[in-house]
Amino acid sequence: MKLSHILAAAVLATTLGAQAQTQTAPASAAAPLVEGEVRKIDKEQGKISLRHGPIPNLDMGAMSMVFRVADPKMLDTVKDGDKVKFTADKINGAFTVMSIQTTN
Ligand SMILES: [Cu+2]
Repeated sequence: MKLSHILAAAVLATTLGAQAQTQTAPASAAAPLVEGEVRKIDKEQGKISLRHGPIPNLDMGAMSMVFRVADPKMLDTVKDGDKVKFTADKINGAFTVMSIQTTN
């Protein structure tokens, strides 16, 4: 019982921290930052497989899935297993990573 309360507080603190970071992000970052972990990178196809937390702007819960990337050069900045924060949007019907940064 007490442990669950501690965990809930930790999750809340993490969430608040993420929100604070989003608010101080550059104005160019229109979509909210999402936490994720790189599962697989496909440079030839310009795709990245991510295990991600909730993506409010896409009305999506936490899951693992494949995204396109807005620019294939983004895939040179991350590797399998990296913890990342990224923004995603739906571009021409395809879920697309618009920006990504490691948080290792
Ligand atoms: Cu998803």
